[in-house]
Amino acid sequence: MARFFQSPPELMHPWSDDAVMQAWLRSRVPEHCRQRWEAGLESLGHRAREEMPPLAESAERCPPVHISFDPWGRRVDEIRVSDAWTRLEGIAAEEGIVATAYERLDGAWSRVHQFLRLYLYHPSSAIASCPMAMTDGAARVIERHGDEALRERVLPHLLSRDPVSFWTAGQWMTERSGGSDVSRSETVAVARGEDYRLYGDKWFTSATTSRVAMTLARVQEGAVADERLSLFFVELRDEDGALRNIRINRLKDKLGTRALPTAELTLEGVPARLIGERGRGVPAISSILNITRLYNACCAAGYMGRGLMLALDYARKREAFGRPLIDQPLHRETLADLTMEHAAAFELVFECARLLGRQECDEADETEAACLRLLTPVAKLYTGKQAVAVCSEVLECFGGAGYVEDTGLPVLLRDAQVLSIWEGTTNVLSLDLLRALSKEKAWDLLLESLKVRIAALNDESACALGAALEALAGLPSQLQAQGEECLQANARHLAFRLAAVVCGILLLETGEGLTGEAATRRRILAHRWIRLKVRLTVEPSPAGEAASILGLD
Ligand code: UCC
Ligand code: FAD
Repeated sequence: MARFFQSPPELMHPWSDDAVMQAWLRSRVPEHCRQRWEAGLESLGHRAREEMPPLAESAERCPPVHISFDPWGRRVDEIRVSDAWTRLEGIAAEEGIVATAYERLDGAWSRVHQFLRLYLYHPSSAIASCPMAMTDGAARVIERHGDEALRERVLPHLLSRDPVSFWTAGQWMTERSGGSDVSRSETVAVARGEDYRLYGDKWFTSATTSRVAMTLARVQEGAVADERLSLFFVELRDEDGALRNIRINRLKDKLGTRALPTAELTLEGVPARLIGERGRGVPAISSILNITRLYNACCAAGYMGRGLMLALDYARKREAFGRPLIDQPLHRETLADLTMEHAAAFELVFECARLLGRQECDEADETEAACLRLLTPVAKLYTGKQAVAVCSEVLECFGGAGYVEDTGLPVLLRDAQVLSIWEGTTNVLSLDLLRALSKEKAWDLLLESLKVRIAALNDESACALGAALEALAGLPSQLQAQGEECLQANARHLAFRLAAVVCGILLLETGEGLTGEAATRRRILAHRWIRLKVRLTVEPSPAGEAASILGLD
């Protein structure tokens, strides 16, 4: 009797077989942009399927190492990364993962184009997407606050498409005293000529092989340090490649993101340049944060899509109780839930990317600017949390195989777990939503724009969205009336409810921009979302709903 072997899951084409991305493009993106982007996205999807996964696997197998001393006892503090990691960063440069946003070939739509590229690149990148996020953030800060020297000498390297001249940037905010509460930072900056010297410790610094970094410190004159933090630009190495008064204490031993070097540093008089206004470091660095948080959300959606693609393929191949998993009604429901989460995450991310592009090109009006500010923390916190849940469920869809390292599946869950921690935890971002909605008119502008969008929907579920929005509208002031403690205690609840309503609107809107079968499928998916996430009912799923969402009808 022939022995039984299980066929493994195969990755479909990350570009042409991603129904969620295809639907969104067809519904939302102007025809002329789509036509210009298609060949490039197809070819990046091909690289993400064929060329990058073996590199990512190799980078994971050969994590970075810290060489403290050379053989003769000299302190060198070298971080050695694998060739595969270097190649993955090089591919990011070639594919314009950062540059696309700044070349602005498609005006405000360039951000959307760039995020589509990131979405394809990230799941095969062993998280080389992390240095790209910080490089993008640094480019934005230099564009907004940098002097001429930084704009002329550094910016072209951050935006280069040539792997040899491409520089990545780090973002050093976290200290032992606090990562959420950076106001407890102890690093000081002492004036030296026109520039400064930094002294202190940085507790988490990722992509420490970067050429440059943005960091926070308190300017100190004599024994007196400023109350408020300032933002500084650092070039890590001198012309010979030696670190400029930076000691690498050790690399972190992490649950995931293993190919990514994350180090603890001591700054022993590091030359640094003040960026922006002294004492306004937090608002200045927040233009980095608001970009890296959207990268985080985009990568979360990317992981969901990747896991789902593999789980769907496997469900067609694996049999249990006499039929393929895909034909088991309960497994279908599970896959339909994952598809729904993925589609919602995608919508939220790309709505923010669209708004960011408009803001950067000075096309966003007051309402759009308010929506972007409020939805950025919501997109980061919601997708970061859901990526962990989705990746966990994806592993379960493979049974025991999902827990076995050499299937390549566990890395998905390990890496997804970081998405809700770095760049601001779920709670800290829920509080950032409160910070944003406390700004004059911001909440009212968001509510009004959502109301208008609900009124424009041509769907019977619109009234459920309207009712949910109505219930949310007064919540911040009701909570505030019970005191600041009550408001904070409920911030996460508020953020998740807002995410549910916004995603419901976006899912229906995208469906209304489609025709034929794609429109029907999308409407069914949106109705499922509204039933389970907005109305929170326990009604049974209608017959055939999951099959339709999965394209099996
Ligand atoms: O984790 C890190 C890197 C990881 C790798 C990157 C990967 C990227 C994705 C790749 C995916 C694969 S870097 C470390 C990240 N750390 C954080 O995110 C810190 C989290 N903590 C916070 O966000 C806190 O809320 C703080 C630090 C912002 C709180 O600081 P303060 O000083 O207490 O904040 P204030 O006093 O409330 O705000 C100071 C000013 C205000 O403006 P003004 O003074 O004009 O009223 C705020 O409105 O800063 C403004 N502000 C903002 N503005 C604060 N946050 C923002 C914001 N997000 N946007 C605009
Ligand atoms: P804390 O701030 O101590 O938080 C602990 C817990 O308390 C969290 O659950 C948090 O949600 C909660 N909490 C805190 N304040 C409140 C509040 N007011 N209300 C409710 N709950 C609250 N940082 C960098 O600067 N640069 C990097 O490159 C970098 N890379 C990283 C790479 C990895 C792999 C990881 C895991 C972290 C990295 N970080 C980096 C650090 C990261 O940004 C911080 O760990 C994160 O911001 C949380 O800070 P903390 O660790 O000090 O936790």
